[in-house]
Amino acid sequence: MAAGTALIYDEEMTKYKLLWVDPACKIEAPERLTVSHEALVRSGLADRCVSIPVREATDEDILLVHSEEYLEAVKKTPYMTLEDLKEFTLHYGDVYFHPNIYHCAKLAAGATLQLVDSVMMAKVRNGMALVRPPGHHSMRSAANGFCVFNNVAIAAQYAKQKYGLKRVLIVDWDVHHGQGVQYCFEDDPSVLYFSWHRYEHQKFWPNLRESDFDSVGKEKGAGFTINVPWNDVRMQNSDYLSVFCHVLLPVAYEFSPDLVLVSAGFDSAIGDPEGEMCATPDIFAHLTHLLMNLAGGKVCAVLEGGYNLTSLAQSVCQTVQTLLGEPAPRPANLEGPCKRSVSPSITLYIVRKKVLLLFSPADLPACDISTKRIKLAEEEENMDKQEEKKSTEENVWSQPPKRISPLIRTAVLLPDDVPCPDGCQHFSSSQDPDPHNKQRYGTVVGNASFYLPVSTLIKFISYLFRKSVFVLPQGCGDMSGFMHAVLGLLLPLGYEYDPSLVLLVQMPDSGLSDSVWQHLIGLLQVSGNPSHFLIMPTASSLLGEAAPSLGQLHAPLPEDVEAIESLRHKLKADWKLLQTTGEFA
Ligand code: X5A
Ligand code: ZN
Repeated sequence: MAAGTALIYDEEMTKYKLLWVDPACKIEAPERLTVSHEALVRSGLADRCVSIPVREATDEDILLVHSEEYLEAVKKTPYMTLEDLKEFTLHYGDVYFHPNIYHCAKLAAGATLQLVDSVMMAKVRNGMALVRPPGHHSMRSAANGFCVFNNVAIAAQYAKQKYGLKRVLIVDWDVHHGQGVQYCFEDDPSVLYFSWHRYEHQKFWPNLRESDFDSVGKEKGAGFTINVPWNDVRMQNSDYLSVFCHVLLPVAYEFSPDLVLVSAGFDSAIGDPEGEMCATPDIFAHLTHLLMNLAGGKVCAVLEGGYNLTSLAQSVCQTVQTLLGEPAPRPANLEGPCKRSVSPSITLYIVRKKVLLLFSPADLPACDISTKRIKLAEEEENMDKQEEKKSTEENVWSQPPKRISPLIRTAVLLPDDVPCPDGCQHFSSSQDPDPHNKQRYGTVVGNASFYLPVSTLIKFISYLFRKSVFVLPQGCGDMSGFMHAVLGLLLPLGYEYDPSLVLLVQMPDSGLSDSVWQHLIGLLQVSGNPSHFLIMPTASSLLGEAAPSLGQLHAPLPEDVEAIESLRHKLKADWKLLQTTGEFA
């Protein structure tokens, strides 16, 4: 298993900037990259990464996504006068050109390819590329939204071609819709594109009808585009987690990607003048962690937006620290998903032929809500907005707390004749770990085998939360159903309940494989700093190693879905993260 985290950065990418007055573009400044990189250096995180040099993307690389005419046009920009550059810029939306931007755009795409190469060639497990210009808005023949070449789209095509990958997942957590990525792969079932974005019933840039939840891809690619439009600002940590638990992760697990690319924009974090959202930088530790067991851990994060320099730098650090394998801090204020947001179930209504069926038909709202409110008293709103905007940028949030790994991350309790796995501290079964030293031990591991089909898991959850126990038909429950229950019930409950101890017991005669068990452990290692006491035969997932891929999952059995759903209905009054349907006023 590959270890280590790549960091790809070159100061050269700070060497272009806006040369004229354009209020729409002034936020895309070189400091975005310098503050991010400096924060990584200052915190010691940069030193712990494997530093990989950038390269220029070749014409061949760029042509994987862009047209020859567009590439030839961009190639002329280094020789243009200021007037020519301004004129050239006018062909496109919300973007600017500079004599050095073509060079930087080649480095940004090349840096992304270097990252993909180091992960695919197992030089590292995962990594992050800090790049400018960003990429996800640029289209086949057009620059757009500060983007010149579509770094992540090029990387996906490159990875498919060079390494013969069958499935690539792109997770776009930037606050804008990466329409360029969507267009590139809308009819391609080998690339699953997920994006959430500020939308406000099409009133937010780029104001596209096709950013709505009902754009799900075309032809063979139908079901492989997932849009979660936010129809209001101020989305918070719980909204993001809820969409990951109920929408993205079940689909991602079913899809079973060979590689995960993250369009890692941090304008979705608090304080950002574009996003005006309220999620705190530490949420990115969780989003990152939740993706790290997909594709055998092959996660490539590539910077997109992020315009509040403080929030951006903190968010980048949270992401890299998690890629390095450190447990995520307990996320702040999990108030439950925001009632104003579009319900995840809408997305699933559209894509459910291709994904795990998460919601019973009774749960599905009527489908015409999204365009209903477009015509509101716009002027009135705009005035409010100006006021609000000022306050978002001045928004205060506390610096994410320092994350310290336990001194001994994994301790094992094994019979004396069983060899202690690498990286674990051995205790003989007769010896009690020193109670005064408890803090030092992240985990105690013993050995046993397990039995946890869906029915048992559900009974266990029901019992745990003092609700009526459901008896399921014996013998039902398979891997899909199990993962379904873990992602849609156990994970959100785990977040909201915030246990200081997680006890997992493996029972004999399970139909579930060790790799499913490893995923369960990986997913549950998310909250705060719990002393996880786990009983299991293998310690590798406790050591932070990625669980092996489960392969493409089929839809869970109808009886499992029904059981999971009825339990979710029972519990959702008490557990906000289980409330998957919002109000559609
Ligand atoms: C990469 C990115 C945003 C463009 C906003 C234009 N672009 N109004 O965040
Ligand atoms: Zn953005």
